[in-house]
Amino acid sequence: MSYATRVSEIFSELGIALPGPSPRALEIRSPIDGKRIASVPVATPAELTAAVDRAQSRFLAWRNVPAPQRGALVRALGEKVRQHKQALGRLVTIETGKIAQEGLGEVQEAIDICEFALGLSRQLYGLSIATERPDHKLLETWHPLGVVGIISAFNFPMAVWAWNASLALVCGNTLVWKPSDKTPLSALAINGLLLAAARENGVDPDGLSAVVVGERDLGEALVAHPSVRLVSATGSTGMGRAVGVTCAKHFKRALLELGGNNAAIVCPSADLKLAARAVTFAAVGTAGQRCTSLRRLIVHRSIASQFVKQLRAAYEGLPIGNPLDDGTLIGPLIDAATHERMQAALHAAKAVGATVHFGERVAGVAGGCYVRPALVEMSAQAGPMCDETFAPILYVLPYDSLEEAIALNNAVAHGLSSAIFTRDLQEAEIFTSARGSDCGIANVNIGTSGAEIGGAFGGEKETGGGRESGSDAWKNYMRRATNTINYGMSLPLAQGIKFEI
Ligand code: UN1
Repeated sequence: MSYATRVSEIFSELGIALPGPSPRALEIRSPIDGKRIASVPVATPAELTAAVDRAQSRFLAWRNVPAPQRGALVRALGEKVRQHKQALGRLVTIETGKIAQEGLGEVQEAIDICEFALGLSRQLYGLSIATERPDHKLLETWHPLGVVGIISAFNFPMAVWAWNASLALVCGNTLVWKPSDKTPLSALAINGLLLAAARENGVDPDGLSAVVVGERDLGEALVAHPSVRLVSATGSTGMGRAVGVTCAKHFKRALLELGGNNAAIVCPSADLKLAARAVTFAAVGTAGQRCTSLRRLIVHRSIASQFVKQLRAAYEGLPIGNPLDDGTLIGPLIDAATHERMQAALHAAKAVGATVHFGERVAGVAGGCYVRPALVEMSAQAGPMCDETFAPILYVLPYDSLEEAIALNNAVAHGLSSAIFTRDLQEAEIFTSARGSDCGIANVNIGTSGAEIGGAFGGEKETGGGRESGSDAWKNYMRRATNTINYGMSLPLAQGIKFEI
């Protein structure tokens, strides 16, 4: 059965209509075999404006709905996603090429954040602050923000939207989503479930959440629309820089979750078996196409050759092929351009004297782009090791002192995720201290990827500084008001100012 047929079966299970033919359609292909799975109409600038305008007028009503009732909608979405977990996971795999286990994991991440947001809908708390004036009350209160524009990448075509959407909805906002032009089907599917959940729960779905499919120009129009109060964008640093500049120009908020050039340090005391498993999952999972993928391995010189040997053995045996097949651990790259960038980086590494293991194309499924992940032994942090290549390449570099290893960890432009493998308490504490890793995520004895939703997710420097998902990331989706209330009969002024009239 073709993947196009499977996709239409998935949509009929979900009860969502696949878009019909259109003169302005985007051809969507599965990276599994490169064949067309659907055509999706591209939104015109006028359609985008209409979607944002509808979201803005819907916001004016949605902001007045009590937050726990807004939470009930998000709970209904989570239930629908749970009910269709298998079908949605398969869709993610067919559209992105990530293996079945990771497709299901992505859907689970969407379910988890819906549950988190439901709980949050009863915990959107402010503060009561001590005031210097008698008979006064000083408060901090939180209010819905407006229309939230979401821009997401191909590699997490449902979960990253769910992080944003579930929180933003509970916080009283409405949504307009521009998914990656490579993965609009996953977007139409999960957004369709949200709209169905709304209808079934007596919530008017009109204007609540729209998907607009298109390329860069459409994203730019979304960011520039005056009614969009917050842009939450996930993708490359280049894209984030452009979004950030436009947002700054219009004084709107930007929540940026951009690339990573993530490192792990392996210390002499580490459990090398555990470290090898963790490093391999982090480096080759999702075929190296997560923003949290491990790209740099900094190994103590005394164990470097032994550890590289262990990794080479693991890499050699990696099952590569159809991501829907049981047992496959590495699916295809998203497209041929990714393969070209990977080869260019390996070429550049060789030019600075690196030893490259693997990285070659393998048969996989005809029409897809399958590679064996590469391990690259470096003698200095130089050349392509300093940049993020969104492909399965792991650079390995020896170190001599922990200070040097931490300096290497921090000496790149990005600051998303990092890890240390050690059984030495002092090393672990130093790595996670003020003089340790400068990243938004700093782990001990687990890899750089695979964060759970309860923590705030995001990173520093060219990763963009935004935080999504758990902890208090909800505050990004609300506006803060400071309220001073005078319940006395006089008007004492702050700072003791006298002003009698
Ligand atoms: C991303 O690659 O944009 O921590 C998000 C992880 C996932 C999310 C990755 N939970 O790897």
